[in-house]
Amino acid sequence: MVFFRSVSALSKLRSRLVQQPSFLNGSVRWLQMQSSSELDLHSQLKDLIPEQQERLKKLKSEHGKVQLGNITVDMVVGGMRGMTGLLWETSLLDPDEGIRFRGLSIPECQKVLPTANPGGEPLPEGLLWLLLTGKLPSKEQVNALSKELQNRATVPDHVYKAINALPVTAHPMTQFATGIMALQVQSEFQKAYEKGIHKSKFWEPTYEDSLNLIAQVPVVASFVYRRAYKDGQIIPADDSLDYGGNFSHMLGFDSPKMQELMRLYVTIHSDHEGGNVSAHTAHLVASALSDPYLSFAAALNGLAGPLHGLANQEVLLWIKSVVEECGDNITTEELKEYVWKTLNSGKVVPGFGHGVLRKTDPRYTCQREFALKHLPDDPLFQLVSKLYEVVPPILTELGKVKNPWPNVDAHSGVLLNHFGLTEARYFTVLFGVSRSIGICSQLIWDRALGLALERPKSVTMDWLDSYCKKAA
Ligand code: NMX
Ligand code: MLT
Repeated sequence: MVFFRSVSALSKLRSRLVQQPSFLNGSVRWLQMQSSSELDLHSQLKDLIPEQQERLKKLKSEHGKVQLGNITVDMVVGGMRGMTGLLWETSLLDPDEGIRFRGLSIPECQKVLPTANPGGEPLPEGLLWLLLTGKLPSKEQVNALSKELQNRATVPDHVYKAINALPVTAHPMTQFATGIMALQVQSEFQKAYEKGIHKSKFWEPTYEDSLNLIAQVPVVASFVYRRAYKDGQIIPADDSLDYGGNFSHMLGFDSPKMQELMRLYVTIHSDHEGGNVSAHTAHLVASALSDPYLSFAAALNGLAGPLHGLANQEVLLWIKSVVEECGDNITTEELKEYVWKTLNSGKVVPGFGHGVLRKTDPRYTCQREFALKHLPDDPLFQLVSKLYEVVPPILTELGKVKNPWPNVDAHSGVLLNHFGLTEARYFTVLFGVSRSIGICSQLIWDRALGLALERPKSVTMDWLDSYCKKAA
């Protein structure tokens, strides 16, 4: 569903809606907020949930038997690509257009979500509100949510001890996932389940766990960074800052531009519909009624793979290896040769290709726009721009790559590197912090809608052989 034809139309629409509250067709709505319960995310959800439960019930009873496609052998052996099999409310991915968060594209979010600075990047808290409720929040609602997250951000001491039990050289994703597992001991869902909570109430402790988790991941993540790279000198939170700004601060980066980058980064990496490895893993694990900590930790372990989130680390390391081998003034021909060398050694070109997208990732494009605005002369940014010209024709020439265009990871590293966050092995942790927002939002809806245990059918090659022979 496309709710807005263009960003300028959206801007006009928003100013009209601010004057005169009304509903939009579809899932994104704008409301003017007055009462204190309207500033409270939990109260908003409580009102929304019964209506969405009814909607799903009706969908099942009226359309439960409608076919959504045919399953082929290619799909079964090819990682279920193109197979529709999950319900995921918070975002939807179009192969050509890219991601829409509750119907809004990234440029639209940049236009309409509240910002810390006039004309600046969206506040991730605003995106969290949007993902959870399907409504655009006011600045007051976002401020209230910022405060709520600050109030939930205290990380118990044993979490630091658990991380400290690992070698300081352990991969930052291992340290991060260990920290999340250690947070699990505070799970409200687990406690409530042990006390026999009725299933109609599952979403409430899931909400508590999810907000606590989202509030605490930046604290755990910045602890990992300071431990791994800054001699363990921890920087306390600054409660005058928003979620993204404070995360940047706790990592040790106080420049206003880096804080803006962090707001953009956390916003755009948050959610990418439900089938990607991290989101799908969380959804699968949570379908067994594992709590949000267990589910999110599992998601992080998938995110840590080089074909998924670790690609952001791989991109910066690969780009630096290009410079190391070919020098600063690399020619187009040298770059082409380096790309071929990578491919011929049986490796992928990190940051290019996608399981669903078939055009340039809009998350790449908005990072490129950020770079053009804030660091146009950065040599590594210029190299990234050159790769945008050189890599797609080569991948196309290979003849098997379905999408030769850059994805989100092709760009993020050089931006972070520019502002001093140079440790590539840490980058996937940042992706993980952001993804907690999308995953936890959906997990609350999973429990509110009573979604089923995930248990697809698997078959053997023998089974496929005999089935296909019979079908021939
Ligand atoms: N470099 C080299 N080969 C590639 C690339 C690439 N960037 N992208 C796809 N291919 C190959 C792929 O390995 C496969 O080869 P084979 O048949 O020999 O196994 C063939 O092209 C067909 O793959 P596709 O159907 O185009 O892609 P698929 O959906 O299987 O995989 C990715 C998607 C993202 C895993 C793949 O494009 C890739 O490995 N990209 C590089 C790693 C990367 O940037 N990952 C990050 C994705 C975004 N994220 O953050 O998660
Ligand atoms: C993501 O953000 O999860 C990646 O782009 C991978 C995907 O969508 O499959």
